[in-house]
Amino acid sequence: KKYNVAILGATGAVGQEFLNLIEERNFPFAELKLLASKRSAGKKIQFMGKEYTVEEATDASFEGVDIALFAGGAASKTFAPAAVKAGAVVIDNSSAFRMDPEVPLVVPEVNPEAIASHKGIIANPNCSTIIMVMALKPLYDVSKIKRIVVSTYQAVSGGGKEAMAELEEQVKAINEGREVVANILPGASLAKHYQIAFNLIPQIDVFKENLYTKEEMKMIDETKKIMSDDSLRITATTVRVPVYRSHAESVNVEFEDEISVEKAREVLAAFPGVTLTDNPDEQVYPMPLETSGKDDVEVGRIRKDYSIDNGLNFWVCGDQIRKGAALNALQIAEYMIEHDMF
Ligand code: 11C
Repeated sequence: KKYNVAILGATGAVGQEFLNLIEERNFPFAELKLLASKRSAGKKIQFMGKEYTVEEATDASFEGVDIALFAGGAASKTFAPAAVKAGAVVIDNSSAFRMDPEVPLVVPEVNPEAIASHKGIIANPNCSTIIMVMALKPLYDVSKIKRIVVSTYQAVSGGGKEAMAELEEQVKAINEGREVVANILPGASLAKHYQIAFNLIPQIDVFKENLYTKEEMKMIDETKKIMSDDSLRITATTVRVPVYRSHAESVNVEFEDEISVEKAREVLAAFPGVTLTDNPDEQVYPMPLETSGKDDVEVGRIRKDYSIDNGLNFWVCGDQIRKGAALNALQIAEYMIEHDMF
């Protein structure tokens, strides 16, 4: 069986990765509609030997669509109701519906059982959340987790293709002795912008009243929902780094019961979607350059936290545009196809 697929936000970084993955994974599509804002409408995209014209998204765009892949952003909220009404299943990469109790928030390797309760929309978690829970789940299955302290090192791809272009241009400007211009990071709509090249910016998304950023609160709230554990205590610091497309995270976990480093390595190596990259003797550990363009998240630097009982530290890296966004969303669709859920 083949499915009619629409991609909303087809011209952005996540939209383009949807196309790469649909081809790479031989995703069973019949018709394919590429949708975007008015600004990108009319653009031609070559895909699998055929030329597609990007159409301006309207409420009428979703007639006959089985699977609507929403790349993210404000358009999700605008078009999800019409897409659902037209009978499509929306797999949404924006933050608009993630914490809605009616909407499953899914990482297929972690909580696929949540998909069945969907009412037309399934939310794809935030990229840094996905990458972290991929490493937490096999450990949680060995012992309940009490507390998590995470610090992230997030690639500019999280800010979209404009942020990637900004890093590239700033590096060029510095090398050529030109003035460095910052218009996008830490967020295009924010009052101030800072240079990311050769810098770190400890702000991703807007600040909330509690002095955390929205990105930090996403990691806290979404992780609890995905792991179905409101008792989890989590604190997060999220930082933008001058890396193109893989997020890295330093994670400290306190478990209820002791987990040895050997056991942690064993369960992580066996978990689908995770590669164990952990051999300090050979200087082997995950790095964002190595995980870029790859599907698996990589975990390494696993070691005891000797400052508490039952604590482990680890380091996880994953491609932000793949597992952090487009791949996870497509895997949700693949799971539904496999389990006859359309
Ligand atoms: C970043 N995590 O790295 C963000 C991008 O809620 O899906 C994705 C924002 C989201 O900037």
